[in-house]
Order: sequence, then C-alpha cells, then structure tokens
Amino acid sequence: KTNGTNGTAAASRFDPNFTAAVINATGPKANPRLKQLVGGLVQHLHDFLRENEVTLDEYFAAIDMINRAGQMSNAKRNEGQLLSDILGMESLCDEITSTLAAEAADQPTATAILGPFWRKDAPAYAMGDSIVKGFPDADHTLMHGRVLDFDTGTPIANAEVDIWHTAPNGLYESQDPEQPDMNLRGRFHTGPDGRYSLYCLRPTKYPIPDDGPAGELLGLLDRHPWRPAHIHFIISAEGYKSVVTQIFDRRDEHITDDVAFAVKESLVVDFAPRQGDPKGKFELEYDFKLVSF
Ligand code: MBD
Ligand code: FE
Repeated sequence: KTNGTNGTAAASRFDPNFTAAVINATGPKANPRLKQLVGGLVQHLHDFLRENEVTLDEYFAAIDMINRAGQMSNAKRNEGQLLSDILGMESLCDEITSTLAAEAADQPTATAILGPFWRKDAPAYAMGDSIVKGFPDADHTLMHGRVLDFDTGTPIANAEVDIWHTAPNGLYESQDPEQPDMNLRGRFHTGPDGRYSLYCLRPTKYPIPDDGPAGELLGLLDRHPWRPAHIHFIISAEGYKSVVTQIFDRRDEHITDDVAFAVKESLVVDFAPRQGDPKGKFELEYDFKLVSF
C-alpha cells in the first residue's frame, strides 16, 4: 500500500499482523540500516508490550519518564545517557563495538563507556599542569605515562589526553555550583617521546545523581547508585582510532558492582604513594596503547 504522494507504505491498526504492518510501513527512500534497526525495535517493543500486558497507565508513566529525562538534559547533563547506562545498554554497545579479543594478555587499551558527563572543549594544559582547582587536602596525584602505537610500540607524539573526573564530594564540576567552570577537566598533549604528565586527584566512589528519572528508577528497583572511583579519558591521535575509556581504583568496594557496568579488569589500576612531592601524595603511571587506522 502506498499513500501516493511520497510513496510511503501505510500501516493500519486492522491489519491481521499489526506488528509486521508497522515494521513494513516504510517507503523506498528509507535508509536500509535505519529500517532494520527501527523494524527490530518495533518487533521487540510490541512483543514486550504483549508479553507483559502493559497497561495504558504503565505506558504513560514510561513516556513521562522519557519526557522528564529529555527536559532536564542540556550540554552539562545527559539524563538519557544516564538511564541507558544504569540499564547496561551503553556497556553492551561498547562490548559489541570493541574489536579486542577478550583474553589476550597484551592488548590495546580497552574501551569503557563515555557516560553522561563528558564536556567538549575542556581547557588545554601544558605538560605537568594540574587540572585541580581547590581541594588542597585531597589526594592529589601525579599521573604520567606514554601514548604508544600498539602494533609497533613506538611513542605517539602530540596525542591528546582528554581527562575528567569528580571532586572529593562526588560531583562533576557541571553538577556543582561551588566548583569553577571546567574544574577537574583538561586536555594534554604528548611530547615527541609520547609522554604526558599531569596532576589530578585520586578519585573517590561516586553515587550517580538521584534528582532525575535514572535515580528514581534505581530507587524503585532497590538498587544502589554507586560507581566505583574512576577517571575518564578520551585518547586521540592523528591516524589512530580514538579510545574512550576509564580507569578504576582497585581499592574501591564497588569495583565488582558498578551501577553502570563499566569495569574491565585491564582498566583496574593501583595508585602508589609518592614521597617528597608537595604537589601530590600519590602517583600513577599508565600507558595508553592505540591502534592505527
Ligand atoms: C558517571 O559518572 C559515569 O561515568 C557513567 C558511565 C554513568 C553515570 C555517571
Ligand atoms: Fe563518571
């Protein structure tokens, strides 16, 4: 069936196979991949509604949740992503997208989910600078290492290390009116030897925000809101596949039950105590290994 004006097939509520009719209600200009994805989604959603005999009240509650997530989202807050994270969807897509063999000993740096709090255009810093403003008594940490070509082991010059993490109060700068704009975020570039170095904080465990639909859903499911202490990175260099990842502090009690299901063993690190440096009590050496295109 077509509606004549734009060639779009029409579905009717009275088709004997209503679901198939909705799936097939596409026109010739529809992108094939999009048609596959939307068709699959409609199939699963319809099956879900039938299997669970979802009532109109339940359906409207879900739509309301989606609308509220959208209304509270902006450049600093991504509630849709947060909802997807606590349902394991971003972690699953990360796993599907990853090309790494699960058990190989020597691997390129594993990816981990982006999460809702990355901001673009974090300040660019010089080698050895600190991303921390304030928190004089917190666990300041020297983090340093190299960005390497995984296949050849050669250092990559001018690679970008984009880093962000929470303050000791568990809040990203964008959630916290007490912190200066872009605090605890920064972009560094490796030198000709592939090295970077920066000061950050040893991270603390962190409850995801409970003031929106994601927090509300966790409460309704009687789930805890904790992410293990983590630091986010995007590592990029010309000619290489960018790596979105996180590192996790081994001492954290939530390493095995991350609310966002993001922890991978190869990303769990040990911070070492650092003596005689007024700028940092801890040290972490960490190399990132990228794969060329
Ligand atoms: C976070 O800080 C985060 O990193 C992820 C992945 C999900 C929710 C909050
Ligand atoms: Fe995070």
